[in-house]
Amino acid sequence: MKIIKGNKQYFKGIRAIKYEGKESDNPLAFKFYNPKKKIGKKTMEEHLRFAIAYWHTFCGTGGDPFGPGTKNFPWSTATDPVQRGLDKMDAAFEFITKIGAPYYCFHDYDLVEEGATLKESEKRLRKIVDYAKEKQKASGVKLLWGTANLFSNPRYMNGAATNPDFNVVCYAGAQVKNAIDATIELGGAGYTFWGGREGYMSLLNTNMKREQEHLARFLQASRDYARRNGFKGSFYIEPKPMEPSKHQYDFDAATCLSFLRQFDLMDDFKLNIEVNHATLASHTFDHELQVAVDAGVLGSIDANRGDNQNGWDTDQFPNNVYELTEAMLVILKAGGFKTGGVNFDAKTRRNSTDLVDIFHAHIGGMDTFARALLAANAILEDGEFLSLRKGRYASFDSGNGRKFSTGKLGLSNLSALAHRKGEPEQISGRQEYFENLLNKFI
Ligand code: XLS
Ligand code: NI
Ligand code: NI
Repeated sequence: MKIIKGNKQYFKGIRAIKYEGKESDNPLAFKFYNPKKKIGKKTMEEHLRFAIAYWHTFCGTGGDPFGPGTKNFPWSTATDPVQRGLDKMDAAFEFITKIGAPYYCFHDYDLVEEGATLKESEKRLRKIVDYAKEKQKASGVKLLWGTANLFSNPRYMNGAATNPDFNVVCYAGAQVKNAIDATIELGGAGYTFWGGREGYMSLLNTNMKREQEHLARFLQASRDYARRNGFKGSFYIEPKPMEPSKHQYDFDAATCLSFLRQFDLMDDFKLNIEVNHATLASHTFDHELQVAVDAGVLGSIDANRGDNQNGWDTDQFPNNVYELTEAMLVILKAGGFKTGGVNFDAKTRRNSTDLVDIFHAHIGGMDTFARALLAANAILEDGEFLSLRKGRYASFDSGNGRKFSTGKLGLSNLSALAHRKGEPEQISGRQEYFENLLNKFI
């Protein structure tokens, strides 16, 4: 990858971040993420496919419900909004190439601010997409996925694709059409739908069935448009149970699956699983991943972490090796990512106000994933974990157990066998042993 700086350098004094190994005490170096190191058949870089999230890293200035932003980004000072977009893109590609992430992700209006009219917005988008194309070409950085922001503008307060007013649905359609065009133009490997406002605040004023049918129609229409225009990548639905809506229709992986099956979308749509969304839904990250894998719809992941005491999407950078090892076990065992990757949907804290903090955050996240990848790979290569787990189901591998699992025994057969065999012997689940086995490799 080639480091590219724009007309102005934003991250002065910071060079390309290199792998220096565990013994290094350079805070601006990787201790575990060694992009070219082979783990099995792929390099670390190919396994993890890191992506930088445009919105958190280059747009979010740290505002919260109690106070304004705290971060004074030097790329946001121009008076002209298009110029601000171009400057931001210079900063983005300088950062992405210095940190060495092969991919990035964006919402339409992360790239350039929305204009006063749809026409003006489209004009701005075309300009910034042309610039992104140049930047991608010069650097070798690629687009992991694009998306449309259908939740910030007040027009979407009652929903976007699920809005009870058809006029708003049309507007959302225009935005998704533009975002799909941009994604295709930039060779994006995926296109994501996250429906923050696709849900409700009160069921009293909501016809849930109609709204969900409209959402399905919207997704079918988006897919048809994209496919007709040559998009070969994956579509992702990103589950989240709540926030900003009280209840979101894409609650968790299982809910999304049932929706995709009901509306015949399984061939084109996969899931983008986010750590903090999993925990908000009272699941673990690896649970959500496993649900997706078992249905053949593991697409991509949004990497971050929540907070054990706070019940909202805190979007902190990942730092929990144990949690990510459990996740990487599921991902590796499923054969890894195809079109997806690890997108850092995470933000530095409101009081982390220096530009170097963005580097520390990503270095930490990338190193944590690298450690988890190393540990999970070692666990799978060692094999004991897999064979122990498989062993728990051995009674279904032959004899009557096998007959049952292949549909050859009915309830009366089970009853007859129970009478003959008597009370089953107690068999330990050995959870602590499994936990210790994991620890051994971390
Ligand atoms: C918000 C979501 C959002 C999506 C993209 O919670 O994670 O950032 O990833 O719209
Ligand atoms: Ni996300
Ligand atoms: Ni999120």
